[in-house]
Amino acid sequence: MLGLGGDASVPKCIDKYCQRSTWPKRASVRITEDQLRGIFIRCDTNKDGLLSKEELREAFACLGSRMPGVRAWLALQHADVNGDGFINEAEFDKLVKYTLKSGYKIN
Ligand SMILES: [Ca+2]
Ligand SMILES: [Ca+2]
Repeated sequence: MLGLGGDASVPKCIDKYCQRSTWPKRASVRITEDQLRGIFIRCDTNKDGLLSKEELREAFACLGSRMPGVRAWLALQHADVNGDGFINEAEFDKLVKYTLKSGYKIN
């Protein structure tokens, strides 16, 4: 059960990015493109350079989405241009822009 499918592994991004200790605490701050990129990159837990739906779900969970599965699905609908179910490097920009537009905030 060690990580071949990727599903069973605990995403490191949760530990590192959801503590929020390094982020400004006051009010809600709009997440920056750089922060978003960092989160998505770290949520590529199997480091294959592609973001699967499961990895996206973890990323949206990190972002505090209440329905990360739905968010992941919507993001794929939007950004997965070639329809293979993964976000590759070329599609990454679209994903980041799309997510930025949906206005995530850091609390
Ligand atoms: Ca991956
Ligand atoms: Ca794709």
